[in-house]
Amino acid sequence: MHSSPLKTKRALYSWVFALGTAATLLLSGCASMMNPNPNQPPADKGVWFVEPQNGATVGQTFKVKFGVKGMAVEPAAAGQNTGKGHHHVLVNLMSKPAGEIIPFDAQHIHFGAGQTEAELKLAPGQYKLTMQFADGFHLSYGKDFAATIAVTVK
Ligand SMILES: [Cu+2]
Repeated sequence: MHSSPLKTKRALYSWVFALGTAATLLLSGCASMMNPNPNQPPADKGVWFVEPQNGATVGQTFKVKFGVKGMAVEPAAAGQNTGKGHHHVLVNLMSKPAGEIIPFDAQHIHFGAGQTEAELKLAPGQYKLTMQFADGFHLSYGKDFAATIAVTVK
């Protein structure tokens, strides 16, 4: 079947529109992405690994130091307070969407006492570690408060 030029034009317009929407979504996704420099404080708000450095080789017990800008650290026992929360390390996982609860298991490590540094113990291997800031109810603050590094544990 031969479609009329008008129909073709319409189809093209809707396709271009869809493409524009996709580009807009992509851009807005970029605007709220996790800290692109996981060892550097972000310009406005976010988290970063003071240590270890991205790509570092570490021992099976190693120190992690957390940085956060735009939020205050407090123990989870203080409850759910706007602009406050505690650090988490997600092992081989990316950031948790805002408002989603961070589970308690071996892949989700909570620093609910309000720690700003801690020792991690991991078996030898290659890992991606994602810092995730979340409120006193362990509800994630999302990508804006996440940073991911890769480490090799020897
Ligand atoms: Cu937590």
